[in-house]
Amino acid sequence: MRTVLVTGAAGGIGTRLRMLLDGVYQRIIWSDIRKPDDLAGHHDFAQADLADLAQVEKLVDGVDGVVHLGGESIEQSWERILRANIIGCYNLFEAARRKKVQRVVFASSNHAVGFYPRQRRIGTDEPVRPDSRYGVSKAFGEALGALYAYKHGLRVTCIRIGNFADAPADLRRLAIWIGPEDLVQLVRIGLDHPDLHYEIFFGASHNERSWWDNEAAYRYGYRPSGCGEDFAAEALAAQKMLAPDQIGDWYQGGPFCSDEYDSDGGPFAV
Ligand code: 15L
Repeated sequence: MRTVLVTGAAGGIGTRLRMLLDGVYQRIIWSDIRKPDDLAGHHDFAQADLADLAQVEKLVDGVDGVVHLGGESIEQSWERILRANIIGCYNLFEAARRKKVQRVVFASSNHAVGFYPRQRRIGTDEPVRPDSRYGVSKAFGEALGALYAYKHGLRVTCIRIGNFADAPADLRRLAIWIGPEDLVQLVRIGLDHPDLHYEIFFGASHNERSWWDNEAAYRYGYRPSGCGEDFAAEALAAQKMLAPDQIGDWYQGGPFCSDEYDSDGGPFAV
């Protein structure tokens, strides 16, 4: 990889990656719909609206690999999800095909499978169970990635990011936490691993309470350095301060599942 484009450069993950990926690739272009206030002087920035295919085509021209973090990062109205995460994601993959980009690393989310109960351990082969319009957009991105990988030869890695933070904040996040260095490791596998064609990884550190079988990531050499259980005392103390949530506490997606929930009874899914 000589030239890498990172979309969503102004977001929480993008901001951290600007520090952690510095100097790793020959050239990194950071992009977002607005310029980050804290952009370093030596960082190459290109402003673009992902919902505009012409702008995205221009953005990916001459790029070898893309890390696609751009779009809405939580639940939003359908109009906002449609624009940024559905149309924006389509434009990114289609522009990548037209401009012969080799690889895309897509920031998917645990919310593509949020309606699995916490008592169930899942791998990446289980059908998606999105817990929100946002989760549906992530499942869409994974499907789009498969189309462009198998039909057009793009190398695609989808990382179902759990909770990206310096430490897990509560019980749920003890299971799904990913430390920044571990996410960088997964992104670099996606950009560099010679054997990779299309894969879905869980974006999680080494968490004893994990609900996920992340065998695919380990097969490609992922060796997480973060260990969720190191923060168990603080996370469990924080959990005690939270109000119980009958639906959210049952499912992996937590509050994304209970938000707008109006099914009679439940939780149902096992
Ligand atoms: C996500 O996908 C979101 O981007 C992030 O803001 C968190 O809500 C995270 O999931 C989570 O599940 O904690």
